[in-house]
Amino acid sequence: MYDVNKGYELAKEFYGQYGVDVDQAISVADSTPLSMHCWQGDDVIGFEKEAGALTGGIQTTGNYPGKARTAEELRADIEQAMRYIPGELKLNLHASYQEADSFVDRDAIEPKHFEKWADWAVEKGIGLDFNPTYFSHPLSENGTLSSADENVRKFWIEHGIRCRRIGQYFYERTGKVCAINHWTPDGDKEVPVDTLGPRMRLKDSYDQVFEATKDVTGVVDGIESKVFGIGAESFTAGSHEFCMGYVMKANKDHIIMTLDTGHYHPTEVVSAKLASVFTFSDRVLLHVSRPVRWDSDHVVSFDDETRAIMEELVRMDKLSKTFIATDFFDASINRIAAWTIGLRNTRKAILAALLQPVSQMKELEASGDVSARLAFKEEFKAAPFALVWDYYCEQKGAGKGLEWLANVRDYEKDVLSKRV
Ligand code: RNT
Ligand code: ZN
Repeated sequence: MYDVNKGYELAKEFYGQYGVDVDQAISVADSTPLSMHCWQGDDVIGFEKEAGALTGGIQTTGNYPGKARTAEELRADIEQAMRYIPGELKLNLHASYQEADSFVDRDAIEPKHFEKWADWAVEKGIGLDFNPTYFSHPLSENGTLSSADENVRKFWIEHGIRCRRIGQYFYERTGKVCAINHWTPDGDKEVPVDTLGPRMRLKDSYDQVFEATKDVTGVVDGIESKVFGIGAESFTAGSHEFCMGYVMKANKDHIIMTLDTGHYHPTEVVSAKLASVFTFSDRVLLHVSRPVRWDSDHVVSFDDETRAIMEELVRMDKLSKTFIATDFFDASINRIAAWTIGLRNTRKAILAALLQPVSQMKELEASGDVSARLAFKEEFKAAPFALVWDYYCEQKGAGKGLEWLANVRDYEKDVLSKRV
C-alpha cells in the first residue's frame, strides 16, 4: 500500500534543499478559489423552459450517456465531482441555468429565478459566479450587444443589466464577490464592409449596462474576447483589441479582462499576455480551457501552457488577483470525470508552480546568472510535486492518485446510467 506520508516526507527533503516551504505551498494552493463551470454537466444547454440548441459558434461534441436533465441532477453531479476536487471552489453559473416555474425570457430574469442555486451555495459554503447568456436564443442569431437592430440590442442590454443585479444577489447571499463574465459571440462569416459600427454599438451597449447598474456592489465584470467562432470565422466584434481597449479605457476597478486560453491564434499563449495586462489592470479573470487546433474546449490538461500560466501568476505574485475559472465542455466522456480531471489539473498546476524557489530564481536572474536561471527552470519541471499533490488530496479527503475513478464509475453505474 502506497503511503502518502512517506512521499510527503521525501518531497519535503527534496524541496527543503532549495528552501521551498511545502506546507506553505499546499496552503496557498488549497485556498485559491477555482470557479467550477456548471456547463460541463449538461453540454451548455441549461434549464430554460424553451431551451433550444447550443449556438454562438461554440460546440460540444460527443454523446456520452447520463447528462444532467434537471437542475437537481446537475447539482447532484456537481456535488459528486466536488468530492474529488480538493481546495476552495466556487460554482460558475450561466443565466440559462435559471429555475423559473414557467418560461421567463432573458430580459426578465430576476434573482428569485436563481434562489435554489443560492440556497445550495449557502448550504455548501461556496461562492457563486455568473455569466449572461448572450447565445442560444432566437434573438442572438444576428448579433446581440452589437446588433444593428435596436430592439435586439435593447433586449440584450436588459439581459446584461439583469445579470449584474443577480450577481449582486449572489454576493449578498454568499458573502463572496461574484465574478460576472461577459462574452458575446457577435461576428460574421465574412469580413463586413462596416467593421466599426458593430464595435461602436458593442461599446455603447456595455456602457449602458454598466451605467444602468452603477449602484451594484460585490460584482466584478470580465470582458471576454475571442479570435473567432464557428460560422463567424472572419470577424468578431469583441476581439482582443476591442475588449482590452474597453477595459483599459473604462478604468474602473470592477471592469477587468477575461483571458480564455482557447481564444487566441494557435501560436499565441495566455501565459505570455498576463504580465502586460497586469501592468495596466489590478485583476484578471481567466478561463482555463484546452484548445486543440481551435477553441475546442477540451478538458484542461496538466500541460505546458496550463503550468506556464500558473507559474506566471505565482512569479508575479498575482494568484490572489486572478479569478480562475474553468471553461471546457466535453460530451464524449463521463462528464463527472471531465470535471474532476480538468479541475484537479488546474489545481495541480497551481501547486506545482508554488513548489519552486521563486525568490532564489529571481535573484539569479537579477544578478545576471542566466545559466543558473535556465538550470533552475528545467530542474523543477520534473520535481516530485506529485508526491505533495497525493498527500494533499488524501488530507482533503479527495483521494490520492486515481482513487476517485472507482467512485465515479460507481456513480455512473448507480445514477448516470439510469438517466435515459
Ligand atoms: C465561448 C466562451 C465562453 C463560453 C461560456 C459557456 O467561446 O469561452 O466563455 O465558453 O460562456
Ligand atoms: Zn470562455
